[in-house]
Amino acid sequence: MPSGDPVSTTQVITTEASVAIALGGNLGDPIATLTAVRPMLIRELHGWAARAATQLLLGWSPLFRTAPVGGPPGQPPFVNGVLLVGRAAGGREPWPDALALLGRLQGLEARFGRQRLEHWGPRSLDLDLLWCGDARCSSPQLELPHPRLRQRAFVIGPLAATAAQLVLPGGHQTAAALLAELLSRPGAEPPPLPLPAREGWPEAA
Ligand code: PH2
Ligand code: MG
Ligand code: MG
Repeated sequence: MPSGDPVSTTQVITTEASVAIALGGNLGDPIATLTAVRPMLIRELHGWAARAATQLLLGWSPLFRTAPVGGPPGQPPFVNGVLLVGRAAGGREPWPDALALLGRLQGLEARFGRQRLEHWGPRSLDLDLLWCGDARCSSPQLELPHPRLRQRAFVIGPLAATAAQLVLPGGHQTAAALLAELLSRPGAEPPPLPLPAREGWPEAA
C-alpha cells in the first residue's frame, strides 16, 4: 500500500481535484492520538477510494499547537493538522460518496473514544471533512465545503503549510493569503504554532 507521497502543489492546485480532512484533538495525548490515527486514516481512504483508478497522493501538514476557539472556557490547547488528498495525473472521475467517507471518519473518532457531550467541547479526536472535490452538500450530517473553513486559522494555518497556493472554496485567495489576513484581523486567533517533526509525523514547517 502506498504510504502517501507528499502532494506537490503542481499536482493538486485545485480543491475540485482534491479532498481535505482536518484533524484535531485536545484531550488525552493529542499528538499520540493523531500519530496513531494516521495509518488508519490512510487505510480508510484507500478503502473508500478503491474504485478510483489512480493512486492517491497524500499531503500531510505539520502538526500545530493551537488555542481553542469557542467551546467552554479553559479547555486545553488543541493539536491540529490537515491531510490533503489528491490523485496521480489522470484521475479525473468524481470522488466517491462524501457521506460514506464521513462515516469512516466518524468510525475512527469512535475508536479513539470520541464522545459528543458538548458543542465544541474538548475532544480526543476530531476528523472534519473540509471539502470533497466539487461536491456541494447541505444536510444536518454534513455541509460541504465546511462552512467555517475560511474563518479558522487552526485549519488555514496547516493548509497553508501544505499547499500555500491552493485557492480555497468561497473566495479567490490562496491559503497563504487567507492565513495572513486572518491573523491580521482584530481579535484574531493566535498564530498556530508548528510542532517539530517526530517519529510517526515527519512533516515540519
Ligand atoms: N475545533 C472546534 C472548536 N474549536 N479550536 C481549535 N484550536 N482547534 C480545533 O480543532 C477546534 C477548535 C470544533 O470542532
Ligand atoms: Mg471540528
Ligand atoms: Mg467534527
